[in-house]
Amino acid sequence: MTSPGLDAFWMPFTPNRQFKATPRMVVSAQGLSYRTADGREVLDGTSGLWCVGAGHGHPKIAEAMKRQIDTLDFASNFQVGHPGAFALAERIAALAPPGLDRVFLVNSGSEACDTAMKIALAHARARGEGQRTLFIGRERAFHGVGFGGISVGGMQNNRRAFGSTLMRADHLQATWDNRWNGTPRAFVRGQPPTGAELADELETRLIALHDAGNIAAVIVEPFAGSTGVLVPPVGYLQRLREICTRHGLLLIFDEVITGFGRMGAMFAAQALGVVPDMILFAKTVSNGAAPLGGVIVSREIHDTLMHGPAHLSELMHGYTCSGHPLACAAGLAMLDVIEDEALLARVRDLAPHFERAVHSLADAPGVVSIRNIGLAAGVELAPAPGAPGRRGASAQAAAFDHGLLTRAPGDTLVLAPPFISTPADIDRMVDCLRRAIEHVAAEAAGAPE
Ligand code: PXG
Ligand code: PLP
Repeated sequence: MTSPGLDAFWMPFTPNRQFKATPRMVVSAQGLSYRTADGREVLDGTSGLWCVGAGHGHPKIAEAMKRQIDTLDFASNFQVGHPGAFALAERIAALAPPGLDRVFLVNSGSEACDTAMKIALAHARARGEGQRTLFIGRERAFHGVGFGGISVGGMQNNRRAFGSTLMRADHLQATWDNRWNGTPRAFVRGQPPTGAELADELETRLIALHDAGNIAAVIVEPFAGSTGVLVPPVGYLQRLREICTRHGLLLIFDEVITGFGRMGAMFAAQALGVVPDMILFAKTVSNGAAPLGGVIVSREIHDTLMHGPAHLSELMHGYTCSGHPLACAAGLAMLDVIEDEALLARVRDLAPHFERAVHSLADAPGVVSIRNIGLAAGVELAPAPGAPGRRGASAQAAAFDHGLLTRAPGDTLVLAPPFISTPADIDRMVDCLRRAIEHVAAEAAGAPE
């Protein structure tokens, strides 16, 4: 292909003007690495934005998709069906925690979030509890970009750009602060041992204020990924579950990042021993090879909605491409790969090395916090005076130049390696990150920012 012009494509979640002035273009990918337009190899420290656990270009997934496009390129699942969607839903239901065995398929995490919120509202109405319209999310949460997701999400930038959104929502506090009860607690390996009582405000503040009878559902990420890897204290999610059960509230886990292996279990619900009423997934389910997501729903919620005249849809909801044949083929193949290559065990085996490696950055200049869980870590830099986010962006660019793709929400550098990484690969990624951090420190020391 000749090099295309850059003007027409309005890039998502990207500083467009900056990118187009200094484009970082990748043209192919294999295993752990991208290849850039100028022929350099760049390690994918983000697993393709948390998607590519099994590595890029997996031949089994590619073959399954090629077979599928030659057999049935497209059929919607509205009123007709095709076997791939049923097979995928059945496989996912069998892998989910007990009681969660009905699966609604969509194309992204954002759609999964809006879908789950609509199911929660419909469930309440079906039970004669139509006053349950309030959702409880959490500060610093990301649930995608639909109106439902930005309402329950807790990102200040969304509110700045779009106002206070359409859905009624209130929010728990974030589970991470670099200080805890006034004392620094910035370098933590795995889950902080204390702090489960952060969950209590669901009962003491939010239910006390709004009344449980008005709340449709509580939605949280098991750990917040895209806002910088914010890890919950031991026992926090258990406590949320207990409070939801006591007050008859639905608990939704957004496992768009944690689902399908990032925590060394199929779902964080299993890694952490807490069963929600719905699980959202996307990303790793197809290894990123096709847009695919979904909502796993408890039998109770599903059955409550299976009512009304038999000739009418029980849920007025669905996307043209819900359960797209190619996406289902990719998903089924990915589930085989996770099993055949024992990827969950691989993540569990690699996680201790990953933890040691990222925490070795504690002495790098300007690092103020490091936290990790599963194969995810956040390394936070002190912000430049008066310019939060600038050092993060600068470190991200320097890391790319040193051969590592990373993400920088604010001033936190996020590392989320593919599950197939070796300890030596992790060391290479951490080494690139150190050099990027040193580059930013030298920049800060050399010139006023
Ligand atoms: N929920 C969670 C927890 C997510 O992390 C979404 C929903 C939305 O998924 P879609 O497929 O609609 O994008 C996400 C998405 C990052 C980053 O830099 C993370 C996401 C998206 C873009 C960037 O960490 N997560
Ligand atoms: N807009 C129009 C005019 C449509 O006809 C449709 C679907 O038929 C949509 C939006 C929704 O598209 P999707 O089902 O891909 O979300």
